[in-house]
Parts: sequence; C-alpha cells; structure tokens
Amino acid sequence: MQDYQYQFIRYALDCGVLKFGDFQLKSGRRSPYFFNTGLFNTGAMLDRLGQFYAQAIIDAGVSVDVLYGPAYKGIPLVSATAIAYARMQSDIPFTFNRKEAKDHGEGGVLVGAPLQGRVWILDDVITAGTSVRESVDIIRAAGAEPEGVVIALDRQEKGQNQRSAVQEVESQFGIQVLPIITLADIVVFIEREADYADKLSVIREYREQYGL
Ligand code: OMP
Repeated sequence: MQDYQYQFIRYALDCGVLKFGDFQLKSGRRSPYFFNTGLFNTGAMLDRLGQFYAQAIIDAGVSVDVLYGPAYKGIPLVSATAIAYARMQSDIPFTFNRKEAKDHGEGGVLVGAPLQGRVWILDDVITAGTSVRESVDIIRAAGAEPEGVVIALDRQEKGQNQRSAVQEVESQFGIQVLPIITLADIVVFIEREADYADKLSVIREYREQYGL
C-alpha cells in the first residue's frame, strides 16, 4: 500500500467517513463497516479529498481528457478533483449531469465541458456495482466512450455471480476501475493500528461471506 492510501484511511477515520458498526447496504447486505463520502463536508475536507482522487489517477499513469461527475454526489467530487488535478498535473475539463433534463436555456442533462476523448467517471464506492451503468449510458449517449471510473473505495465484494463487482463492471462496460483504497488496504491498516485491532475479526467474517 502506498503512503497516500494509508493516509487516506486515517483521514477517513478522523473525518467519521469510515465507521465501524452495523450497517444496511444498498444491496441489502449487512456490513460491519460503512464508508460515507458525504461526510467529507467542509471546504478543507473536500480540498483534501480531491487531492486523493487526483493522486490515484496520477499514480495509475492513465490518460484523462475529461472528468465526469454523476449527480449528485459526483458533482463536488469532480469539481474538487479537477482543481487538485490542475494543481498537481494539468488543467483538464470536467462535466456533470442534471438529474432532471432542462427544457429551456441551454437545455439538456449535461453541464460543463463537452464529453469527448478519454472520459473518467468519479464515483464514491462500489459494492455490488449497480450505480456505474447510468453514467456509462449518459456518456455513450453523448457520443463519447467512458475509459474508467475512479472511486474512493472498492469494497471487493461479489457481484451478481462469483466474480467481484468491480471485475463485472470492468468486463461488462469495458472500462477500468481505479480505487483510491480497497477493503484489503483497510484490513492492512487495522492489522497495523492497535486502536482498531478489535475490528479485525468482524471484518474478516464479513469478507468470508461476501468477499472473494
Ligand atoms: P453499489 O451500487 O451496490 O455498488 O453500491 C454503491 C453505493 O452504495 C454507493 O454509491 C453508496 O451510495 C452506497 N454505499 C456507500 O456509500 N458506502 C458503503 O460503504 C457501502 C455502500 C452500499 O450501500 O453498498
């Protein structure tokens, strides 16, 4: 694990974004941990979050022409990441969508730069992988091709069949998934940090049940 990934886990814990407890997931699964990126909710936190996303993209060495943030949660993500990426690497365009199409003024569902070239989607978490499809459809409808999706956390869970949800997303849409961290990274962090040692057994049990 890279140093920035370790720092990201520590930062998520400090901000209350990564929590341990008993949580019901969108997929219906009950999880002993939850990652709520909506709690990166001050200007300084968002600034730092954008830097982590930009770092993950730079670290992967991928080429990006446009960043795309799906409404609603992706809108601050794409804004913060575009700012951080401009400071750290180069100035690139970004776009987001509206949930409701606008029938007056400039119209349409897309706001920002035209979608063209290598488009990277910015999302929060992949568990079962259901939320990526909509973004892929919107990008293709605009005549562009999604290249990949950057997420804060890959929970490394099974998807619809025996592969991981991320592998399913990658093969179904022909795109790359780039997580800042994975559940495996969180496990390494817990193993190293004595304060969280009591969380290890429940996380391991959960992994046995839903992980690969
Ligand atoms: P999938 O669409 O099943 O991959 O679930 C991902 C979505 O679940 C995210 O976009 C969140 O809305 C939510 N989620 C989290 O934000 N954090 C978690 O740790 C787990 C989930 C979840 O419900 O699975």
